[in-house]
Amino acid sequence: MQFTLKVTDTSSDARAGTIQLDHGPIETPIFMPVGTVGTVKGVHQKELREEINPDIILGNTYHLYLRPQTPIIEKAGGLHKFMNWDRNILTDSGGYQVYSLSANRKIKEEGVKFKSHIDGSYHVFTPENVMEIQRSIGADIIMAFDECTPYPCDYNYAKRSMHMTHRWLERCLTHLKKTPFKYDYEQTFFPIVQGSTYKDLRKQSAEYIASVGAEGNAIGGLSVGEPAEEMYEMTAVVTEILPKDKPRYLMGVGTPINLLENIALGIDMFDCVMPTRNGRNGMLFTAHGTINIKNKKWEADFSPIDEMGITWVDTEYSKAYVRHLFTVNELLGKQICTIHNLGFYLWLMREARKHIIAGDFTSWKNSMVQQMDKRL
Ligand code: PRF
Repeated sequence: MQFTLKVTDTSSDARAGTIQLDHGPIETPIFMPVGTVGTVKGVHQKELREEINPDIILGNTYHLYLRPQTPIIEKAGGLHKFMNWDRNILTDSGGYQVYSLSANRKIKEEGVKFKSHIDGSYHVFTPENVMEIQRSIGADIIMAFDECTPYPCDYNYAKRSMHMTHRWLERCLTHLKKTPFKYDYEQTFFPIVQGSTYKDLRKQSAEYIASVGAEGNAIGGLSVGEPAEEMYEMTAVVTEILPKDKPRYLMGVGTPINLLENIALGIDMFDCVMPTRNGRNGMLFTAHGTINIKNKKWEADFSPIDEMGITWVDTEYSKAYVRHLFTVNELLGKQICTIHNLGFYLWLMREARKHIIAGDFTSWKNSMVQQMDKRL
């Protein structure tokens, strides 16, 4: 992997760069659509590639390990081939899903024992087997196995958990050294900063993660229910310490406003289920604010869902029609809103990049934040 910084903003810590990986370049800042189980829910690969056009998408170790299971993905020749996606993929390690989805999880030094949310069967994730699974899935970027603490989190728990995440990181690194790539391209490993909402812990974790000298670094444990201001404060503490010449990935964030504020603090990569999940619920993100398309107010509004939108669905379909699709519970409504939202998120990242390069990022960001904060 190679990361080239093109421009660093002078009025904020925003950066525009390029990450070069074997499945092509990634222009940053980037939003990675979430493809949990090997599909970005409701979107064909053709539409994803041609219409939304992300340089990278995300998959989840936890889900893919449970179904279709690792041996099937290996037989297919890796996730790229299995799902017919020839651009980059990042897999999350399960260090978050195991806490948010599974029942009866038991966290120990050795690893996490958990009960599958699908059939109730028991499994164990350790730093070692999660590295093995991610080798088999074959994503271009693979993540450390960590513990994402809840919010709020007791200081002593957060501290103990952070130290365990650091020890797990050592085990991930040791194991990766012994485990060759399974396919004919490279995999890049990102460690994860934790430390809950405590500045001293965040600082300590960022210093430790930076000392490992990985090719890119991630920030976890945020956007778990804390106020946005607290998230920004933690991001700022961490980005001040993480190396400037490596990409920084803020995991599981967030709203369009969250993305812009965190870009201003020096974040390069994001992922979140919000554009896809909220889309399936009839929520549209636009440059002028959010729309709940199920609202009666759109019943006879035959204007396009987003006149300014960049995807074909934006001008092809009216608000009244999409509202109707939700009212009668038709699949197409969910698909239209998903494509719109992902198109909007990717557009927002490209605009941010343009403004960072043009040198007017902060004023553009401030006016966008104000506009997007409305409910239409
Ligand atoms: N750790 C991992 N994945 C994550 C998170 C984390 O802390 C978060 C937190 N927002 C989202 N996804 N491994």
